[in-house]
Amino acid sequence: MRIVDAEFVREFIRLTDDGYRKGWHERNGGNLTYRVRPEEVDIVRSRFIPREWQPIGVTVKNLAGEFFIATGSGKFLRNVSVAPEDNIAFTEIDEKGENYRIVWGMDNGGTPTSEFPSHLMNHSVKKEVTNGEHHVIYHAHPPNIIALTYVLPLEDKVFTRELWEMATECPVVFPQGVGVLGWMVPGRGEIAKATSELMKKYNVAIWAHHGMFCSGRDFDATFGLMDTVEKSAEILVKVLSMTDHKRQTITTQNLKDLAKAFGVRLNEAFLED
Ligand code: 2HA
Ligand code: ZN
Repeated sequence: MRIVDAEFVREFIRLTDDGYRKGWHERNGGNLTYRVRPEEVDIVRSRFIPREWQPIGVTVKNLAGEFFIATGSGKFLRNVSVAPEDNIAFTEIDEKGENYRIVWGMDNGGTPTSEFPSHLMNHSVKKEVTNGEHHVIYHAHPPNIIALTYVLPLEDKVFTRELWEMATECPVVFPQGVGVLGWMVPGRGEIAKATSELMKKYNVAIWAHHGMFCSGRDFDATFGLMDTVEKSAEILVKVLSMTDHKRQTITTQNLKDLAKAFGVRLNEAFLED
């Protein structure tokens, strides 16, 4: 089968289009990676032409031998659906979890996303803590969540509570809450490590003055999570634009009632007033 015809590749491409239309991917902003299932690798393996091994920059032992599809460094997500073979890197991780090689894509040269270390460290953590269930890591630049990082304290609890309160579905969609990092240089091992620490607890990590990382089991769940958090942030931006005082809100008791009704366990650390 042609790689671009495989269902998982088509879903990957659709997400980049959806994110672009949302306004989350100006220029080369944002990136997406997918940990390919072994049975999916088998469908397309005959198309692979492996290139030279390259260092990842971090070690991800539990991802040894895995395959990933990634958007390309410096590539515009707008162009992924237009020319997938130029803008996607299908990659293989070596047996030590230290090097990768491109096996398909990047036809006109290039490497996987500049945030490949962050993506792979997040995949590594998520593979472990979800028992292999999570396959997608998505980074975007949604404007409302970024705006909030200028006015809210950069604390997990403050962001989680504010976002939970902005729409009744939010606590159900991200019951663990969200993690927040202060400003850091992107594309490096330090930000990758700090983000992957947050990913041990959360499916959402917010980078101050930059954007957001989301993790999920499939493309729909991961995109839906980004979309829900960003919409909640948009509502909060509207509220804060009108007033610095909420006349009423979703209370701690409301949150507890919601958790009970929907059978979800909300992060206890964020349920104290
Ligand atoms: O350009 O979003 O964080 C890709 C990025 C870097
Ligand atoms: Zn970014």
